[in-house]
Amino acid sequence: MSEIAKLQALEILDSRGNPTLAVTATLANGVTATAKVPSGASTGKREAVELRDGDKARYGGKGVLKAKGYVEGEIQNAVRGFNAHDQKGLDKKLCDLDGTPNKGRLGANAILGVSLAVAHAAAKDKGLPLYATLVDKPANLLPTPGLNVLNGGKHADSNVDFQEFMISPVGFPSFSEGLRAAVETFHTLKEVLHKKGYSTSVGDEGGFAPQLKSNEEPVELILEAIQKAGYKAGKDIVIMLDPAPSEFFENGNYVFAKSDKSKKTSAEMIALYKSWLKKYPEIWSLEDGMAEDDHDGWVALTKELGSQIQLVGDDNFVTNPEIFSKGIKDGIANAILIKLNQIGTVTETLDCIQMARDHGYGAVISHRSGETDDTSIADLAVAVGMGQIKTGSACRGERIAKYNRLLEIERELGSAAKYAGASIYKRWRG
Ligand code: 2PG
Ligand code: MG
Repeated sequence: MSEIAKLQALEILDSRGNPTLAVTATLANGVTATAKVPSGASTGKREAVELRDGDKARYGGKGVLKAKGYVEGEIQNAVRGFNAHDQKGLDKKLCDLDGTPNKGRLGANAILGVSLAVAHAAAKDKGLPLYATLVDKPANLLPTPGLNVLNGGKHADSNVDFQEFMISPVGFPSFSEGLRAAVETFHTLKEVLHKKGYSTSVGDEGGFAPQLKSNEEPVELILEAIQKAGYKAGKDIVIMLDPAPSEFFENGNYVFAKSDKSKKTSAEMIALYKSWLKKYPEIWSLEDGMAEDDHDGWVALTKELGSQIQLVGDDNFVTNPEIFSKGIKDGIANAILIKLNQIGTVTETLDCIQMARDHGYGAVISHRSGETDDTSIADLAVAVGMGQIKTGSACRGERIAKYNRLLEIERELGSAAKYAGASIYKRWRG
């Protein structure tokens, strides 16, 4: 009775107003569940393919009716009758059916929609929350969130080249207390910006997106906000960065096209990070310090800074177990960013996380800049217990939905709930 009976797909909209898929899986016993697929803007080149219609007459070519057709046609025909509790088997079947190395035929959006909807249906069928069923071990660790309170790069129409400036509430006893401190800091940052005459409108992930004097000014503003909110930077709240430099890597150089128009070599980028770390010991994590095509830069960065801070690979690893395992061998980074739609199935995502755990790498579960109200990543973060999630700032409904889901999970776990807090940070700072 737990067999897949029906798959339906709907072309819905994401938080940027672009089409994406909602997939609903119905089991033979009537259990039904829906998953909604996110979409990135600063994407890695080797991400699994997001299938778009290319019909300029609809949504500028971004429609997903072909992917919808595959879900309701070919995929449904192939998996009807399949046991919903065999996630591994299902995901392998989906990959085999697609037949390409990058899910380029049926689309990672179609495949992930099905994989994740079935995961939800299977959990519901067991009468358990998703976080309790994704991994075969008890889950009780609430992640320390990274709230992206200042947006730049491709996520904002500002003059800041670096994409994400995040705050991590590490010095608190529970997820809800940590979240409260981070949210208060976000509100204080608004006041700080306002007083300086800066814009307080927000970017794609809900962080403020003002015109600033430099890529460094956001760090200063955030430190001021932490202090004014009544917290201690470096103790209560620490800072994470994602410059996302694949977006400004041109002909072997990093070009600050939005701010001062300067050009930097890989060595100069590393020197810049080193000077920031000296000045701002509150920065403890750097995601995509180097561009995905700058392999040597990544090796050098890891050699120079890998023992001091968390170095997270996103665009270069694209949540792909094969690519990630090569990166581990090459000595690149010491943590990985995890995005379900970069690879396209639940199983491969879990494989990547297990690989991180096996090799002493950290794993940060992540949203995309284009999101929906789907909250699967909150459950995923608790299920795998790696202690970290980044899912945007303290506004915009699609970001808040994930934080609210984590609050629910915390309540549900009751006294069993633990908060990752400073444990993620201590590895680097003792
Ligand atoms: C990133 C992500 C999410 P996007 O670079 O880490 O913040 O952005 O979804 O645009 O790739
Ligand atoms: Mg990133």
